[in-house]
Amino acid sequence: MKRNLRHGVVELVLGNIVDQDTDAIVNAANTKLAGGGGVDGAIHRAAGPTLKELCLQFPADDHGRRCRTGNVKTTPAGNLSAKVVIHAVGPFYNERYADRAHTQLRQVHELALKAAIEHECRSVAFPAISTGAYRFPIADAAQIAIDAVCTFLDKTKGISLVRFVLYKPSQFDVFAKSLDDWKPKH
Ligand code: AR6
Repeated sequence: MKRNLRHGVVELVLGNIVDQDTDAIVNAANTKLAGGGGVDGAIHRAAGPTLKELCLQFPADDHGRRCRTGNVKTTPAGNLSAKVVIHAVGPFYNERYADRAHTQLRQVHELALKAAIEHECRSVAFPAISTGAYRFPIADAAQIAIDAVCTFLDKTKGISLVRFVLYKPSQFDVFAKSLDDWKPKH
């Protein structure tokens, strides 16, 4: 499924993030940038051990954090065909702090797109950040991710393709509904 925005296309596919031929691949990382399960594990396995070495070059704070929640760090992509991996730390969802989680999830998408432009990437693949181990409710996560990306491509030049790579058909359907329903706010 595809939707044309003023400056680029948003596409949804069912698949594995590591198989994408985009210039940039976004990783659903944690603050330590030390690898993990889910998308993070799949990306590190496919990219090879260099990726972790590159991640560990970012300085850590006293808690071992190399990237704060809601932020991104960019590295080369090791053995992946992409030019760069943009490590994006989405929020762990806690209902009591839902507003903050919404803001952080939106911000992480916007910052990933800005990072892609800074690294001269024209195409970007995103997973459904925070919807696995970080338990963000899928319908809200889809709406936020789609709105952040569609608004960006409606207003900003530089990225010609954003591809959301969904792992499960049920997640694909939720993202498809959000993309279908999306309307610009102006
Ligand atoms: N390609 C595309 N999507 C995938 C893949 C894949 N290979 N594997 C899983 N998904 P998660 P999070 C989907 O847990 O919620 C890690 O341990 C999956 O179905 O990868 O942001 C990190 O190190 C789900 O919908 O990321 C962090 O500690 C979505 O990707 C933490 O998990 C995101 O699930 C981050 O949690």
